[in-house]
Amino acid sequence: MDDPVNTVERIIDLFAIPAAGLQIRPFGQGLINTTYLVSTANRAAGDRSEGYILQRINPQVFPRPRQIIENMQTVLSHLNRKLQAQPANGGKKLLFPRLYPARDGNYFVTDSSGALWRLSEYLPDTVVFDTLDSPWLARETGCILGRFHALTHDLDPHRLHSTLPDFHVTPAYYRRYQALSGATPQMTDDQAKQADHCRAYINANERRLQVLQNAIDSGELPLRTIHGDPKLNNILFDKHSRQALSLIDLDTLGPGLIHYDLADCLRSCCNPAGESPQQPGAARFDLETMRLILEEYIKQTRHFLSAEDYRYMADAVWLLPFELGLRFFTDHLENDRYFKTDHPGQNLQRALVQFQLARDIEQKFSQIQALISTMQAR
Ligand code: GN1
Ligand code: MG
Repeated sequence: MDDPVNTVERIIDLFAIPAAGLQIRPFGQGLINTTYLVSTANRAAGDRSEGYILQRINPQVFPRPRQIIENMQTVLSHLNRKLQAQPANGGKKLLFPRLYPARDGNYFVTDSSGALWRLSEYLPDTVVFDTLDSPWLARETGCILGRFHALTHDLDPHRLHSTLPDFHVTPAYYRRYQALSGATPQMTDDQAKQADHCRAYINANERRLQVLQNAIDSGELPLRTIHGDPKLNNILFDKHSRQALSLIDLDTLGPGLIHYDLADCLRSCCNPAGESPQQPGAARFDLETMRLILEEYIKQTRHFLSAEDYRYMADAVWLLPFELGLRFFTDHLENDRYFKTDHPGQNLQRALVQFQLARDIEQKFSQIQALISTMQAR
């Protein structure tokens, strides 16, 4: 393909939108797809959007990208139907960016390498956060995730594709890690020691990492419709009111455990050091943030949560950072094939952060369990 900007312009031309005065620039912090903000000089009257988000779906990660588009259409039409029928929830808005069709009627465009591009609405006056800076934001986060699960509770997960094979199936990540062969990356002495720490932590938890998969296999936990990736910077907040307005990054919609979503959200929100602190040792799990998020989450979902759902929550809170640590570490050992990096060794650093978080959660495990029990008993 030619010059990348040219390419992006050619792609955008294939979508059924007015082409005049478009400005295109790289956008966002995603570790997988390539994202551009396409701004428009003149907005049509009544259009709530002031631009578009153009994304190339990473074909190395998603083997069947058309399924992503189909899932988005299924879930968005379900959500929009329910949101129209329901009176506003305490006056809180909830919006999902719409998808725009291409001129050929498909909701995607294929480039000459075979990769899929999609165009969605950019919601104006919104912000994302990498760390939570207030109790208000924590409550808003718990509320929007709970609302999403409540709204999709009656959407049969079997109507959705699994867009990523074995996504969040921790034992599958572990098998892949165990089966690694081939050249490992060059490491300094310090990095080699850090890698040894990662290996030791993974091996010490070989049995525990099965916990959610066992609960699925035994029928204790049902698969439901989930987001798959509700980390903090996949939540859009209104710039002015700071209300949570939308959940974005819908590539991983599909059948899964609500525990994956809840615990992934807590993983990213309750660690004030974020995913990339200077020192991995700075990662920690803040119980008060968890309390605020969980309280609002449960207000929205209490009507369908079972005793088993509550029983496995604390395990999930530990498992999701452990799993992401394992995924980052495996990717480091596989020379960074999956997660985008800015420098060599970055995925090792990211793994150390998540393992540190998982260790801190172990220390606080009985407090986490007590918190969940208190909320369940209310
Ligand atoms: C990836 O694309 P992005 O940055 O929203 C990853 C998530 C990880 C996250 C960690 C499809 O999400 O599972 O939790 O990085 N998404 C996929 O930052 O693997
Ligand atoms: Mg993503």
